[in-house]
Amino acid sequence: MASKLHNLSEYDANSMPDKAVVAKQSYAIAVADWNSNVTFKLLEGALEALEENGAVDVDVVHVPGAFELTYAAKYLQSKKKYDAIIVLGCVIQGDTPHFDYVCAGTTQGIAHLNATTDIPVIYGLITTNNMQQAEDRAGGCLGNKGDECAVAAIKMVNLKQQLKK
Ligand code: INI
Repeated sequence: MASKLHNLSEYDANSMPDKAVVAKQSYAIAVADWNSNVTFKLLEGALEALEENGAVDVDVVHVPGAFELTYAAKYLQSKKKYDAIIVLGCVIQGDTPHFDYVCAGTTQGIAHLNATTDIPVIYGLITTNNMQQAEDRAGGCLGNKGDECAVAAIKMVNLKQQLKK
C-alpha cells in the first residue's frame, strides 16, 4: 500500500538483476481500459521501468475492464512465451457494491493463477475510494504502481531462475 512513507516508484537499483540477463527475457502487460486516464499512466510507468532495467521484449494487450485481466493473464501464460505477466487496472469505489465484486473477483483470479501456475502474474490493480487516490498512485505524489509492478516482475523472474538451480 502506498503511504507517505512509501513511494511506489522507489526501489534499490542495486537489488536488480543484470540488464543483460533481463534483455533475454520476455514480458507481457495486460492493461484494462476502464479508468484509462489512470491505467495508461500505469502502463507508461511499467514500460519505462522495464526498459530502464534492460527489458526489450515487452508485449501489451488491452482488455475492457479489470475483471477481464484474469482471462488475459491466463491466456498469455498459455502462450509459454513470457517469463512474467503484469496486469494493470484501476477500480474506484462507486455507489453500489459493484466495486467489491470487481476487486474481489480480479484479485482472486490473479491469486489463483499465481497459486496454480508457474509463470508469475504481477498484481497492478489500484483499488481506491476516489479518483484522486488513484491519480496519486499513477505517476502522482505517491509514485507509480506500474513502476513497482515492473520491478516486481523482474525480481520474480530472477527468483524463479535462482530457485531452479
Ligand atoms: N472495471 C474497472 O476496471 N474499473 C472500474 O472501476 C469498474 N467499475 O467501476 O465498474 C469496472 N467495471 C467493468 C468490469 O471490470 C468488467 O469490464 C465488466 O463487468 C464486463 O465484464
